[in-house]
Amino acid sequence: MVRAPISLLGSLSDYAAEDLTTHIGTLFPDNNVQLSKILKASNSDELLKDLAHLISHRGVVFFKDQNLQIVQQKELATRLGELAGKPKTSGLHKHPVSEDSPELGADVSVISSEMGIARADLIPKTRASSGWHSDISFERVPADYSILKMHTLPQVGGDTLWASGYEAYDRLSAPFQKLLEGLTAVHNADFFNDYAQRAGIPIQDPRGSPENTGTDLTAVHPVIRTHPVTGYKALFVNKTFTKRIVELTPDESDDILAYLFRHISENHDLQVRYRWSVNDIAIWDNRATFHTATNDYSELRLGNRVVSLGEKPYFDPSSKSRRVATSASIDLRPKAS
Ligand SMILES: O=C(O)CCC(=O)C(=O)O
Ligand SMILES: [Fe+2]
Repeated sequence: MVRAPISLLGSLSDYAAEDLTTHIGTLFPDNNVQLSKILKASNSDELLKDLAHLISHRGVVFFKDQNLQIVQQKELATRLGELAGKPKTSGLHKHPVSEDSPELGADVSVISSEMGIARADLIPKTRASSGWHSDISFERVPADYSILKMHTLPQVGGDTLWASGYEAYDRLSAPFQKLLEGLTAVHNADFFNDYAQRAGIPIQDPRGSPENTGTDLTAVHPVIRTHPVTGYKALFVNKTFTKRIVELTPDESDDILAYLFRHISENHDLQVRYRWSVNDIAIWDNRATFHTATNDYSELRLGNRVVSLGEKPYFDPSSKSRRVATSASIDLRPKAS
């Protein structure tokens, strides 16, 4: 089996934590565990470093009913990234179409059922699964951790799903893994430029890193990346932003990307689905996961998201997959017949 999180808790082991699925997702079920207290603890650096490691291994971690204020949410994102070793030039991301309100600032994205980034991509979607993404992968220096606190929720609905990029890689056959490891892909978010034009707002520039500048929201990243904290290989293409695999013909690229998007959305056993309560917080690692919202409600749904920038994605050919590194005994890869 994949290693249990208990071995990953380190200095957080005084707090009860439970795995939500085998491959992804850990919950701190007790609302006495408050991130605001962890930030102020005398050993806060140790606690936050262990939390960053836990998130990087488990993909996404949930905290119930948090009193964390927006300034503290930004501090938490900054310190998690710093303690996990992000480059000094990587700050908090300013989203290209950030609301930049005086109360929140340009480094907070309002996740709203009515406007903003969650409503910018108005192309009609045929399937709910078309929303899978890794935050801001169109940036040359994309995200490490995202922190989302939901404060207004519908009675029912509006769950969020995450999927594991480690497990998605591990489940491909060895020859397919090998093919993908040499490849790079174009990520693009032109729809935010269209949205900015429609809304009459400027594109934020620069966006948290000296490399995230200009209005061309395009980047080229490895299809398989090595995670700098865990050392594991992860699949890094997503339905919302990844447009084309550079080294393949357009037809090959279309079919292989379509396969990989289905691989993420149709393997529900590498996903976790979270039902929010008011003031819950999710923190996820965009280098090792994908996520998607669920648009199955009509009431108001609101939250605040802070995204920290990590490193420029890279692939280290000597890195190992999670299953190889942890000597996992279950092998769910499809078998050649
Ligand atoms: O609304 C949600 O459930 C998730 C929105 C999202 O993609 C994000 O906060 O990064
Ligand atoms: Fe997102």
